[in-house]
Amino acid sequence: MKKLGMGLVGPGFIAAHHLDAVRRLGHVEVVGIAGSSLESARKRARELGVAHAYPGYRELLADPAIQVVHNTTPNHLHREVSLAALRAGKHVISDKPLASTTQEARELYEAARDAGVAHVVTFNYRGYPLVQQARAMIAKGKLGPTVFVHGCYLQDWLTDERAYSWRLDPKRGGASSALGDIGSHWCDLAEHVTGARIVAVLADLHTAVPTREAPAASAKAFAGTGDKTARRKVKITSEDLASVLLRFDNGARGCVTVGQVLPGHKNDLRLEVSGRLASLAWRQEQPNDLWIGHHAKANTVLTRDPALLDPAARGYAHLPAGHPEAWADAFRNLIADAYAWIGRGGTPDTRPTALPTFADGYRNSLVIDAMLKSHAAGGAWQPVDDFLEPRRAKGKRG
Ligand code: SOE
Repeated sequence: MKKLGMGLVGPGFIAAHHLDAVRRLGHVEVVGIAGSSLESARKRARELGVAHAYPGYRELLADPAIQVVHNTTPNHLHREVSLAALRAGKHVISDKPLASTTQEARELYEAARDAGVAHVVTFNYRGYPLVQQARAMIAKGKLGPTVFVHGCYLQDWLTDERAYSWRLDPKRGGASSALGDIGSHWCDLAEHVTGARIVAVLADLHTAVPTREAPAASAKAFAGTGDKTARRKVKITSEDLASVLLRFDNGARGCVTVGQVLPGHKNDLRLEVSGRLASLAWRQEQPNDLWIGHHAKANTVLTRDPALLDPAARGYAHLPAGHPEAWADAFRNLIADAYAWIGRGGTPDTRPTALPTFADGYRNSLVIDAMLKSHAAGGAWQPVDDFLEPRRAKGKRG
């Protein structure tokens, strides 16, 4: 079988994980990468073991050996690169958030829909087997009607005022920082797992570290604090902390806390869903356990075991119980679903149901935008602009 060719634009931190995931699939050839210059692309190509470096993304898109483009550029370049890739007829896998603004996200969604190719946005936390298990249990009514959805996404990598990233620069990261970077994952996960949509939000945003010392020259995604280069003071205007109340379209209430300046919290994403019959809780840092809470009988913990999972979730678990699977495995599951869809031509009715698309990316940007508006209005309830992707009758697992 002829391998599919992939190319990657924007070889920063996350690029290595895209390549890892693709290489684990076995039926995809990594053709080449493009960065901000030929020199930087060559350097990264050597580090990542990639054969070919292009002078820029246009040259990469012009290569007929590439059918799939992974867009891992900083947020402000998502639109330009993804649109060009769609126009070149390539399947596109974009990092989240889909774009810097909701207008751009909408434009990308419409372009992807009209292009008739596969379009994926990396809400990778959907790829965990126990996330799919939770979703299947809720869809089958095991929790009863949903009452409350709450959780958090907390990190600490921006705690030190000398930590800096392009994510904090509205021109490159977008108007929102913590909400756009990680709140977006939580909202996507909450909607995906519950099958309900966030329809209104009340947000309180805060910048706990309003001035930072950025490296004088270009700032890397995760500039460490041990960095000895010259620094400049930068005023931070986007939030590093947010608390948001939520209302869902099925009547459920919820709340989420998001922050990136919270010492000790590394990648602490937690989601709990309570129904009238039972509750479920999942934590990204202990992803092999799903807590199931009851009122009138003992609570239980379901440890990831392919034999015990719902058929909809089983395919996402690859190792026997007791052999922990984690972030890279979930990421690989998302990429596997993406390539399964691509293998079927990327037609709307052949998409694996767990796979997040540009429609999800657009919808997610509407949710985050409503949070920004709510805060700007002094903490008032703000409806989420309506957008419903036409639902398909029947989904498929990759
Ligand atoms: C940094 O906050 C980051 O790498 C996010 O950009 C990712 O989307 C998240 O998965 C982990 O944290």
